[in-house]
Amino acid sequence: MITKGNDSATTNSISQKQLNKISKFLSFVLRHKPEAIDLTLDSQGWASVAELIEKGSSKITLTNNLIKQIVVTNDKQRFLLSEDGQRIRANQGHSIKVDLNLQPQEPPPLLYHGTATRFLNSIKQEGLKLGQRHHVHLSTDVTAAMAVGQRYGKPVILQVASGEMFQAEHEFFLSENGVWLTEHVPPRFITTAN
Ligand code: HQG
Repeated sequence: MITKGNDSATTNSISQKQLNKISKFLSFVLRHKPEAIDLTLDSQGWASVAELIEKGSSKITLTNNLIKQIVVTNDKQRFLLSEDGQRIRANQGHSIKVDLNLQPQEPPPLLYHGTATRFLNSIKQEGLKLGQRHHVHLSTDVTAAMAVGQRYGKPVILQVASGEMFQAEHEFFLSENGVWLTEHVPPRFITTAN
């Protein structure tokens, strides 16, 4: 289950608040703006940990251990270290072009999307569309979707008939951290779940 920001990782005198700050920084440079610190990502979104530590130092203090701690304890498992620990990437949520080499697969029959009530009219007209990110993000459980929707205001849960979409040849991908991804959810596959 996904919880937000209350993991009990306050080891080595580093507070959860500080870990969250570093996690936000990592999301920023690994998903959206590596050029902010002149960091190089390869075509699959990997950055060198050593380069990240060095180039990030003007903005934030990072160490190998801190990075490992964040990868392991992050509430949504947002990051992945390569097997040798030398490289890091974000599991999903990118706005820059990277190829995560996700393979299409069959989703569960129903998935959920949390959004804010103020977006409902537009979603009913146009369906769920891509924002800045590569995909529309869908959750397997309502609680996770609720947390996502709360970020933008009064939340509402939408139920997506993902099984029917799959039958209708829409592609679905499953990210390394359990988020279902698709390109567009047309309105006919969406119902309001609460
Ligand atoms: C909405 C975070 C109007 C959509 C979260 C959402 C998630 C429309 C917003 C992950 C629309 C896009 C993704 C339409 C979609 N009209 N609004 N036709 N279609 N929208 O942030 O799903 O912390 O790009 O409902 O927890 O909110 O970054 O997507 O409200 O897991 O790891 O447009 O990002 O995870 O917003 O969030 P986003 P999202 P991280």
